[in-house]
Amino acid sequence: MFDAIDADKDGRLSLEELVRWYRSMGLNPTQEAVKNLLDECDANGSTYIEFEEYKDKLKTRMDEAVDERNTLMDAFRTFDKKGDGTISYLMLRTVLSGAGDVLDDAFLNEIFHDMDVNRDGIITYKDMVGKICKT
Ligand SMILES: [Ca+2]
Ligand SMILES: [Ca+2]
Repeated sequence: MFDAIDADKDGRLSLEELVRWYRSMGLNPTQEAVKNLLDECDANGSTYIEFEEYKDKLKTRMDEAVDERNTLMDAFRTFDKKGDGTISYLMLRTVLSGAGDVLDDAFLNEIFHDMDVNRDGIITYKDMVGKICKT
């Protein structure tokens, strides 16, 4: 996976390359969040992630990010009692609390409102996961 992330093949991962990888996974953390992650894993202070650092620390964190996304999708599926791929605001709250995500109501309202294009109080959870990861 290291080679796939290292777009310019210089043997180290830059902030830019990390951000691009997260986006390609359908996740969209802030530049700052990725920067913090980079700083945390950058054991030799080079401002890049070399392979050793990737192997020691970063890989686990990336795996966790992908797992979290998958967990979220599974959680939505579990709560989708009708099996029609839609979710209500109440269900969304329950699912996200269950997934251990700390989200405040205002933020939740905002993303739900944003997703619920026709204002019928129902959104599709596939769109929802994409939206949460994007925000
Ligand atoms: Ca690179
Ligand atoms: Ca480094």
